[in-house]
Amino acid sequence: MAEATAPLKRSHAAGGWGALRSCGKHLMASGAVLTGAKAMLKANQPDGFDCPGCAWGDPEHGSSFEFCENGVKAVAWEATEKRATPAFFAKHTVSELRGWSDYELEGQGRLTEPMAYDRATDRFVPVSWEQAFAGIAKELNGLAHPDEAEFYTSGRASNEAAFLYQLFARVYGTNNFPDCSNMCHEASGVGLIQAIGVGKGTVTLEDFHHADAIIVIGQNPGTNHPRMLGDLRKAAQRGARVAVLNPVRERGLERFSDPQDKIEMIRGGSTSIASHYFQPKLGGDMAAIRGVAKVVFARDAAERAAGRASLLDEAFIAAHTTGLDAWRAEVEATSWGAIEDQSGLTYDEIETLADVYLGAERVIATWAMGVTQHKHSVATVREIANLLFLRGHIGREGAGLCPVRGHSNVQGDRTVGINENPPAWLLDNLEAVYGKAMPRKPGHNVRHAIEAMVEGRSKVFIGLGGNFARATPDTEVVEAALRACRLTVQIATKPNLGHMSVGEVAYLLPCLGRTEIDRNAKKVSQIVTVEDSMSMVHGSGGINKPASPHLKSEVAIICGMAAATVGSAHVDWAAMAEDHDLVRDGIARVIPGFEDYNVRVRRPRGFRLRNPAAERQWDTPSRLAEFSAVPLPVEVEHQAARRTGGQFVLQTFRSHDQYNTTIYGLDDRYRGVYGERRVIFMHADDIAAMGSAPNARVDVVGSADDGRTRRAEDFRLIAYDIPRGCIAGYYPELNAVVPFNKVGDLSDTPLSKSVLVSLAPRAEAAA
Ligand SMILES: Nc1nc2c(c(=O)[nH]1)N[C@H]1C(S)=C(S)[C@@H](COP(=O)(O)OP(=O)(O)OC[C@H]3O[C@@H](n4cnc5c(=O)[nH]c(N)nc54)[C@H](O)[C@@H]3O)O[C@H]1N2
Ligand SMILES: Nc1nc2c(c(=O)[nH]1)N[C@H]1C(S)=C(S)[C@@H](COP(=O)(O)OP(=O)(O)OC[C@H]3O[C@@H](n4cnc5c(=O)[nH]c(N)nc54)[C@H](O)[C@@H]3O)O[C@H]1N2
Ligand SMILES: [Mo]
Repeated sequence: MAEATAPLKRSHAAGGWGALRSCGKHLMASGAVLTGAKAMLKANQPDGFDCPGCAWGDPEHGSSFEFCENGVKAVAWEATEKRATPAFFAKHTVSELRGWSDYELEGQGRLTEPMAYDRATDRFVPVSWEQAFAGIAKELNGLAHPDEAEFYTSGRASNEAAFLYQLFARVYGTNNFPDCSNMCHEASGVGLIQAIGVGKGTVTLEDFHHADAIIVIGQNPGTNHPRMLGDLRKAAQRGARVAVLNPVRERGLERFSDPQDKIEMIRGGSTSIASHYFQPKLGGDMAAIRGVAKVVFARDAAERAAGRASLLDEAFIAAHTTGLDAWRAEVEATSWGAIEDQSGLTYDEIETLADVYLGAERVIATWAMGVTQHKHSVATVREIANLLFLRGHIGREGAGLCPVRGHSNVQGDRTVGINENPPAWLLDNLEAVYGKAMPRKPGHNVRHAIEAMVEGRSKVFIGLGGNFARATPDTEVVEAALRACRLTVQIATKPNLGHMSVGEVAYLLPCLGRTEIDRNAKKVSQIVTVEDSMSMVHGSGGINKPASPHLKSEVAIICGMAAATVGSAHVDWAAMAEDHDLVRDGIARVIPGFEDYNVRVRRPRGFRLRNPAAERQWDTPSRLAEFSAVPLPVEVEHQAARRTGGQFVLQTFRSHDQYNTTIYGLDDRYRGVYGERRVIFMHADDIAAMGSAPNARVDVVGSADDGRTRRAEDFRLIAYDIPRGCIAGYYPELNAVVPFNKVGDLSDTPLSKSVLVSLAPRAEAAA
């Protein structure tokens, strides 16, 4: 049992002075000490820009500067003084650059001019914006059908850019919107829409100040949502319980010194975050939650048999839900043997978690990639919702469901129409407002887009940010698919490795970042808007001078491509490129909830989009919150690995010094790894059982059941506090062993936290 009451032996808490030192280092290394420091003071502030880091919410009250180490890194990364100029591209062929790492490529700094690929010299050469737009239009208009083009979005794009992007692609004629969220929180969206009628979380930041218990599942906020730690810390300090489910002991979840807290910093103190730390096996959360429910049902039956009140919120269940009996029957039919084996937790641990749940008046459940990147993720999200329904922990103060989003505007992009399977109302509204028939056939998500490119059915790839080739599984397959395209277009702030997988025709288009001032031809500064994990929509305006005078905003680039490709009969692209208020007027006319957008978004902290489920209104087929009743998976990967022998289930997660495919540095401070990324975290007994020793080097060998070889070479074994049979290592390096054709049920998300692998000793290690 892993109750975190005993003093922790590790010497340093997360956050604290280490975080401050690290910030200084990153600002210095970016060569942007002054702009970076000035920029930080404006991050997540009413008159500044939205932090390009994570999607955690901003406080609605108070104006204190919210400090976050990884936010500093994200800002410094963008505000760097280094430049990837045409001179740089003249020096290196694209084939040569394909041999570089993302780290080296992004290290060249910000792109400064639009570039086109020149096949004869195998180099990117400067091109005018007009030539680029005309070249893109020519290729798009030359396709046999618009469905041969893929329009990828990475979740940093603003609401305005995303809205125009979907409008452009739909006026052009396709719903092909592969999106980073297909690899991320898709299962949360799908599961929550089924359960509560809206694919978003129901809590506000304020709710965290009232919860008695917060259950944090499959998430590493110390690294990925550092500002969340501040809220968890406040909750812990006022006595709320924080129960963590995570196979790996993550230091940020154990102890945290808040750099915002002067006294804690001076005294060298720290606060325990997790009151309870459970280490399920990978993919074991659904079984763990089911076990909690089994305890709750048993206790409830005993209470009622003794003539006492039910432990369930019977009034809520009767008025607001459907399907409880079927789920209870499933839970009762699931044996403790199955629950313990699949979850990797003991009955006693599960009972302790049930005590936390039953001991709280108000419960919040949060989760991220540890829940969503498995085969049965949608079922797991629904099991979490089931558990909260039992005692009415939704739609009231201090309680609710909280999928913690990834990219800073991934939630907003979806809200404004990035959706390969659009609801009819969206298309109806677009048709009504723009007077143009919209494509009705569902389009491609990431998985479909890869398949279509691999099979030659899709010939154009346009990336609005991101690093498609490196973020997706089976890196080699996807790189080859991009290279087989007729046209690739990448809209980006910095060069990355994915950009070097060029189609026959290719453009690299440099855009303004969120920290930069965006002025139109009349020198009027434009703002954009974003939505955080708590459905708060607010404005973001840059304060830094643009990295180059040739940059255009994402909005202007999309409008330029659109005007050249589909003309301006239905949409006045040129006007919108100049005036973002006009884009917001369009959003307000098409998307419900954005009335008076331009007024409301200029209020301090913006406004909250209505979330019906948070008001206990259920937009589901039954008009009720729906319990789901499905059996546990017959077998999850750690069970399969044990059955076949000699295999492990691998999860691919993030180090402290990275932002997805962007590598800031080679340290993972909280996990004690320095100067390297090719490591595998593994239980000491598993290392010994393999006949190996810590520090030995191995190759990671993935599944070959579809005839492809998958191998990631040369990793160092680290003995770590992680359950047996489960191992961990960093993405994107390990995407080489994640198969693109194995995906989550109903979510199509790659199984990045459930990869069946074996480990082969390296010859050098044996020598
Ligand atoms: N600094 C920084 N911030 C980021 C990002 C970044 O890369 N860097 N990325 C952004 C994005 S796009 C996203 S989606 C989020 C990602 O935020 P996270 O979801 O926190 O990201 P991961 O590093 O993938 O961490 C997954 C965590 O889940 C645990 N886990 C893995 N499998 C399981 C499981 O089966 N069960 C349970 N209970 N736990 C499991 C892992 O041990 C790890 O602690 O962060 C966002 N914020
Ligand atoms: N194995 C494995 N794979 C995973 C995951 C995992 O946990 N394991 N996580 C998945 C998840 S959760 C996600 S969200 C995806 C992320 O997938 P993506 O969103 O595609 O990848 P990023 O690494 O965030 O994209 C980084 C690039 O974005 C560009 N960029 C940065 N800022 C801007 C900007 O302001 N505008 C524009 N236009 N471009 C910009 C830069 O060129 C930079 O190189 O990866 C997924 N892949
Ligand atoms: Mo993500």
